[in-house]
Amino acid sequence: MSDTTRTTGPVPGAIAGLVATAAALAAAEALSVLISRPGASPVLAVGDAVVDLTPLPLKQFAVDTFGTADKIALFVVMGAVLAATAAVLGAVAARRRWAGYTGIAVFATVGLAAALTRPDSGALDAVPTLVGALVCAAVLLGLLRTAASGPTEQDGNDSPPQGFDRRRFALVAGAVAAVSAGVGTTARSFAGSGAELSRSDITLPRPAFPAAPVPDGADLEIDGLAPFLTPNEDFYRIDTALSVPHVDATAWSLRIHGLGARERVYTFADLLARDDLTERDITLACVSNPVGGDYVGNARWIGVPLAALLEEAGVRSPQDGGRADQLVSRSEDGMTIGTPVADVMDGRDALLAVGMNGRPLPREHGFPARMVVPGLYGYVSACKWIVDIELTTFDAFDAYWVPRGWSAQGPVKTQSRIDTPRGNSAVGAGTVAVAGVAWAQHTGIDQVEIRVDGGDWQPVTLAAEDTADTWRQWVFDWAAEPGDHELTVRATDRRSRTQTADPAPPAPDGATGHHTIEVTVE
Ligand SMILES: Nc1nc2c(c(=O)[nH]1)N[C@H]1C(S)=C(S)[C@@H](COP(=O)(O)O)O[C@H]1N2
Ligand SMILES: [Mo]
Repeated sequence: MSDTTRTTGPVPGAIAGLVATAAALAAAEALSVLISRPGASPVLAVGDAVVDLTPLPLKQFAVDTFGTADKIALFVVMGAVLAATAAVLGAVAARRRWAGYTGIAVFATVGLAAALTRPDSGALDAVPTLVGALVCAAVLLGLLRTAASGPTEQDGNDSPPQGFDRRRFALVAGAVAAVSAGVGTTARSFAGSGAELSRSDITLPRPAFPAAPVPDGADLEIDGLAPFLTPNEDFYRIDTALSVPHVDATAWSLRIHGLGARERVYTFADLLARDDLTERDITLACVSNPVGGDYVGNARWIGVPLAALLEEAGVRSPQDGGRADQLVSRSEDGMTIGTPVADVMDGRDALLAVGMNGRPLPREHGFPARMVVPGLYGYVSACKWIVDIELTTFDAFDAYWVPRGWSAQGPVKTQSRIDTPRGNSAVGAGTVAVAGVAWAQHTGIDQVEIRVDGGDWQPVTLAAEDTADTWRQWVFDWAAEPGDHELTVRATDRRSRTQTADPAPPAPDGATGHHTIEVTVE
């Protein structure tokens, strides 16, 4: 029998295109898990490539609009584009098979290009996409044939058969779609099981150098105010990883090498067995945090002092005549982050962290190990899923974000935020506790002031300080009178730097300006 004599209408064609695409994605997903290359799934590889290629203004727009849901937004957009294209191609392929095959070839090429250009990719990474493309072609052809073969297809040659066997087509298409959904979700759920097991097996030893207890009065425990220590599940997450990397701690190692360094390799067991495990409270902030935003959190980290590891490798700080001024950390998923060696070795509590708030690092926050350096934005210091540390110079290497428009150096800018009342909310007249947080990591907060309706700056009450590396809560008892009001906050750090009122966007090196909110007093 020949396909060309039996044509199919556009609607069954579109359905065939959609179902074939779903089957292709499910097959590719399953294959990527079976061959233990979860990142080679074409969906993730293409998504990663889109993230890497997105220009800064569009990226900033996405973060501003969707916040930490930007990854979900990306998948929704990708899914919509793919579904629309698949439907159109399917409809066209109903008449002209070659259009379908060309479409599949184009998508497979894009998928292959993305999968094979990922960091650490190998020839094996082509398999999921290739199998997906074959499945797509087979399902498309099968469904189009089903749609074209019906009891009443004896009508004219070039008019689509109106009475094809809808029931049979719906059954076959539905069955293929259901199997695809099942295979796809099962594959996804298996993707992380190894890393999960290795994480649940870990008991962190007691740190040789525990953090002092959080001082009384550091947490004002006011409703609506961010708690002093951010619980792991509430800690902001910012990274380019579309699927959280699965790293098995038992197979993990960290290599330290490069300019002026004797190569050293540490396993996870090596780290836990050390006698210098250190626990510290450190507030981490993202350079993308807009004024008043919540890409900032404070945790109690456990880790090995990075300076100790560097000294074991014979590294000297530039202040002591060392040649490397940049430490480039690389992650399992290919991120590169450049940190000044001088900052890591100047005595501050820069950690190779393995624990967060008493637990092994959550996978989202870099399991099994990450860096945390007080006083530097995350994009220049806080490499998650770290596997490699290279000593080099800022002249010789640009880390991931630098060619994308962000500054190579990123010391944290002093900032403050009003947490309660919420902006644009209504409160009752009388005494209202206005409260928030202020941070100037590794410098410390000296003063926070509030201004009501553009009046005089008034000092607030500062909570007890934990360390200069942590944020500090504050509260102001406001005698609120009925009407619409504007509240503005600013902080001054221990180097007498008062936040500027001049607004600057997050790029290239951190937002400035005062957090201002409007409230209605009833
Ligand atoms: N591997 C990797 N590490 C990374 C990033 C990333 O994209 N990939 N993002 C950095 C940025 S921009 C920040 S602000 C911090 C955020 O850490 P968190 O997600 O644990 O809060 O991680 C840093 N480490
Ligand atoms: Mo960040």
